[in-house]
Amino acid sequence: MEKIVILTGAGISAESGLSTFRDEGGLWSQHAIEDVATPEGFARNPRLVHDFYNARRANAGRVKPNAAHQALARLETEHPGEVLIITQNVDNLHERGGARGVLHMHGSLFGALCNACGHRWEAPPRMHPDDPCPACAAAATRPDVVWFGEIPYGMEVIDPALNAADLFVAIGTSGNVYPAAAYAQHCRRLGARTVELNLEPSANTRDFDERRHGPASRIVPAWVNEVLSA
Ligand code: BJW
Repeated sequence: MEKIVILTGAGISAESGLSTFRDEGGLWSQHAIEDVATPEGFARNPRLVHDFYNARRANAGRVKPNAAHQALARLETEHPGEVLIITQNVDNLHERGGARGVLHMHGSLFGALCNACGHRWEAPPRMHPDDPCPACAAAATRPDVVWFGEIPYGMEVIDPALNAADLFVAIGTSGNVYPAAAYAQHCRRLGARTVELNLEPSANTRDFDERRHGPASRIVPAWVNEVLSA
């Protein structure tokens, strides 16, 4: 049975109304990466970082999954082989679109993490630098997301899945952030077929055997239909 690994990025949630990072008008044109997406930025100004993630958490709660999220949930249910959905996204639109086994390699807007003791819990709608950790009471709480210089989550699941994949598909990701940006090349070297589904060619488009360009809500359901009817 064909083993499929799917990697998704901000582009799959764009048509739901969530901003991407590197497109024109994207999050990195409005916020400095080093201020809001590094441990050093958080140490300098935790309030600014909490405000950035509080606003994104509120936005993510207001929007709905689109046809691309729903199509991947259908693939997960109906494909007779294994399907692993790895997302770099911190929203929960895959789950709300019906997917069950989603691996959030860059964490989640809906999680809180204590920098002092490592305890994790469900994030309140608004987080604040003075919030005490429910386990150790330290005022050291942060969003449970993976910033630059930190190790992504789930590597112990991701690495073996990439090694065993027959088909690797990247959806809505620009191919600028590692380790995710290296996955297509890695899988292809091990003999998997690689497919890019993105609005435009990504930075690593040469690592893909097949490329389809267009909005995710159109090209992902069409691709899923083809896979399930093959
Ligand atoms: C559509 C669409 C539509 C639009 N339909 N498509 C030098 C060389 C190599 C690596 C490094 C280096 N220096 C440092 C590094 C490592 C560093 C890194 O990659 N830096 C690069 C900038 C070079 N990486 C790290 O530090 C990572 N950790 C790490 O490497 O640890 C070491 C280690 C790894 C493994 C094992 C052991 C050790 C951590 C990276 C953390 C990234 N964090 C962020 C922010 C936190 C989460 C959040 O706030 O949301 O994660 S950055 C940001 O970028 C976010 C995203 O998940 C990530 C990827 O962005 P994505 O999803 O690709 O979005 P965009 O906007 O870039 O692209 C959107 C795409 O969609 C575009 O192509 C559009 O065309 C398309 N699109 N509309 C279809 N409708």
